[in-house]
Amino acid sequence: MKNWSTWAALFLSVGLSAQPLKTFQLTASEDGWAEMDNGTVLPVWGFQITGEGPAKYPAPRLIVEEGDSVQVSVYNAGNLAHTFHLHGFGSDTSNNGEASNPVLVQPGNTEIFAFRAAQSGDYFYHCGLQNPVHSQMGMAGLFIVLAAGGEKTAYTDGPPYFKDYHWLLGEFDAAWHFNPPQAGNLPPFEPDYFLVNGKSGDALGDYNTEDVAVFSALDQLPVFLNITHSGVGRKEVIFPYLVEASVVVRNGEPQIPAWPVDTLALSPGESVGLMLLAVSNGEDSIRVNYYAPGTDAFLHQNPVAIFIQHHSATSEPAARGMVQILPNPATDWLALRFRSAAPKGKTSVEILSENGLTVLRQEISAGEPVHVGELPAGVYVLKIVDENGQVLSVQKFFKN
Ligand SMILES: [Cu+2]
Repeated sequence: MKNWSTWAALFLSVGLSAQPLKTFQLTASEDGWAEMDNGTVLPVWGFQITGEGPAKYPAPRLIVEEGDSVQVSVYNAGNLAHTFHLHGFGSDTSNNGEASNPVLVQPGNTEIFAFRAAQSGDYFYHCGLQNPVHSQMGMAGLFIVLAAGGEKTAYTDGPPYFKDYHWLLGEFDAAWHFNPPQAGNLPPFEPDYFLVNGKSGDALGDYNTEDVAVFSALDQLPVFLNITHSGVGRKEVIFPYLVEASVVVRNGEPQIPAWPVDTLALSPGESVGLMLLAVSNGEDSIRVNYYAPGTDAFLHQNPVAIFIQHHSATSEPAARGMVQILPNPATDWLALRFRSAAPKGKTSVEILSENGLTVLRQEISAGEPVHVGELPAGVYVLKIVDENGQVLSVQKFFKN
């Protein structure tokens, strides 16, 4: 028999779960660093989860659900004052450090920013001081508000998705990082690193770069791609023929009806959510163009890998039929049967889980089986690449 206090506790927990409190503890400091794709290590200022080391860029993702009450406490371990500003966030954010009247966190102090996540969408938080210097030094990260209840929909009661990706676009001027501009006239901003989630160069072309490269296999569509621009110059995102992209959310506002795009223009501070549907199977790139602030001169293009393997798509990559895998379903091993001459050198075999994670990667010689006995039962994607990097086959198999 439940007594009164048990019922009261149940009642209270139900009451609280209607509007949960999400708390985050961040430390702001000027002691971080970030390695660029050419090996250059840049000093960064930034935020980090308290106790998890020096400042990092991007700042940690803060993920909540629509309707949550959110409390972010910011401790300043640095030597300069900082703020916590939620850029582009709705009106229900009375003390989040709006730029017009920012709540300063002085060195050695902690301030608490409390607000309600009233509207789903991707936003970014940053330090707004000496704009754009502190942001540009690395003090920016994604604030992600999922649909109510954490549903996998673009917004509450919006279109459903299978997987979601969240990109933070920015750029770094190395000279600023080595010699942070002081108060007064800013030196020209001349970026030399062009970033997606802090990554650049080869990392963006590799579809194993999980938080960036868009990978969708089997029926894992549609993909919900959110792109947030926390940088300075204008950006353009160009979608390949492989996918049909349509804007479903813009700056937290649902777009009804969704509007199809093949080139998306983004101004600084904007955030756009797109639904991607497969047109065909294959590998390509989503291209991100970076333009100079002021002159709007084209500066750089980043190709970000996209890989679509969707069994109901109408066309198949030419490579598909070059290798037969036996048996399928597999139990302990897979044999590869090349329909034309087998590669003379080593073949690289990679097995990806349904959600795109690499679960096995090995080099084999022609005729050698691939051992899959350790894999849990399920559906996998097998990718075979020859020693020159040419993709010979991408196909799914079942493991018993
Ligand atoms: Cu700051």
